Amino acid sequence: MDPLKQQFYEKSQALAKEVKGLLKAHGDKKVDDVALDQLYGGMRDITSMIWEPSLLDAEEGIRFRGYSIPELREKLPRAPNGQEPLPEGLFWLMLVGDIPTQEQVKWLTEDWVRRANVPEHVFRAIDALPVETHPMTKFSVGIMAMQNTSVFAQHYTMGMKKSEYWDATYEDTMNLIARLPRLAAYIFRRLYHQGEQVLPDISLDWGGNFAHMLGFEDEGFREYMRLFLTIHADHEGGNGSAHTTHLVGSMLSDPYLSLSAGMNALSGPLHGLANQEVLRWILKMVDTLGTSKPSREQIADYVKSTLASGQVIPGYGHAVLRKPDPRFIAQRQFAEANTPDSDLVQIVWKIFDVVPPILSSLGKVKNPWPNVDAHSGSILLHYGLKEYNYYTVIFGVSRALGVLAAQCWSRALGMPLERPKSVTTAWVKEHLVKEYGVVAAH
Ligand code: NMX
Ligand code: MLT
Repeated sequence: MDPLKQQFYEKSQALAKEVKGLLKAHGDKKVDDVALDQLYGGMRDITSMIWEPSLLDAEEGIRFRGYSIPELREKLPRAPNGQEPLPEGLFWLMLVGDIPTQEQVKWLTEDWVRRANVPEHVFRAIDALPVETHPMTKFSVGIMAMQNTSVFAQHYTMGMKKSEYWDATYEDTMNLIARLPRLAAYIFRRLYHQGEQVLPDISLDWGGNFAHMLGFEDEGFREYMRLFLTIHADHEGGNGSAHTTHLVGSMLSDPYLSLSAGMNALSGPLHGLANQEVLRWILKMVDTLGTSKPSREQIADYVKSTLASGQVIPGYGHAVLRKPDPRFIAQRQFAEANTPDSDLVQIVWKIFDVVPPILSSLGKVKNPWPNVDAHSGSILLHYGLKEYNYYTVIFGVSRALGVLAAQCWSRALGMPLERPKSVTTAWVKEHLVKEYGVVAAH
């Protein structure tokens, strides 16, 4: 057994035993109540699932196995001469709960290199799509096209025991993560570089090699890629991409089927597509105002006109967070150190000054602060990655780390299929009368 799998096996066996005991002693204890608002309101804030890799606090932001983003930037192993964490280190942490050593991360990088070969038919599946098909659609199709190699699906057909699900899920997880940068880079080069591919450089780490295959050799860009791939990896289990992957996986659909479904959720403009929308919106503003150095007053007017036309301000607001997203702050710090003079970055900082008071003044927006997507496009564009329709694919490559680590845990803990209860409005009215004696209002 490989060293990471061995650790995962030992830790997950121990936790599965502990959970069994917890459920036996406390299985009937309440952890939450549900109000009618929540049934009609997107199930907001209902504590209803277990997700081991990370936990979100509305005020403080995300913690991965207890570590905040500033702590990860300090403690996780880095590339030689690098300043930013290696996403391999975060995956190790999310899977087994310990910060890995430099040697352990080196082993993981090399293991993913060994597993990185993408079957040729996957590229042909992408080629069969109209070239203008959105990159996220191609990404999802590419993941689906690899499904015929799923260890989980093959072993299940051969009669795999429930106690072995975790092992096959781990193998699929490792193979899939190893292959995603090559798949994603293929999509980018086919769409924007007339299909001229850049072959992998196996001396590089996972994120550095992804940047290289996209066609970027700048060390600053590689460092940003490592940071990007680390901070977008997980945001507890309730967000769209995580929850979708979890739900589909709970039917024992293998990791390829579940991740592809999760990527379809990420493709929505209220979720991961927001990073593309942010840059599209800013470039349109620059175009409309006729300047790449707009004043705060000009930006405020533009924000108000966007709101007046019934659209949201992309990159602002959050379903859970109630403070500026620490992932935004981490990117801001990166930009302050590496790209402070970029006009686009300067605009993002001015938008940060201008938008929160305007959104707050609407009186309905629960979180007026920037989320993770508010900053990324400006930095990617600074390094020359101007094709904003592609940005969500990079988010997707990163998100795979968290949702697949979680899927390993779901199978190791023997989680059943997810199947919540739904009711009708007629049921709600009857319930209100029966429980509270109230007649439903009109
Ligand atoms: N601009 C304008 N209006 C907003 C915004 C915004 N950025 N954020 C929330 N609102 C509105 C929202 O549309 C709703 O209006 P109405 O009652 O008329 O339907 C009202 O404020 C209350 O919404 P909230 O409860 O504050 O937000 P909710 O939890 O429903 O939605 C988002 C969260 C993230 C979907 C929402 O803030 C939004 O649409 N933001 C812009 C898109 C975005 O940046 N998404 C990326 C999220 C991060 N990610 O990567 O997934
Ligand atoms: C995410 O990273 O998934 C987003 O911030 C959305 C969320 O957490 O709801």
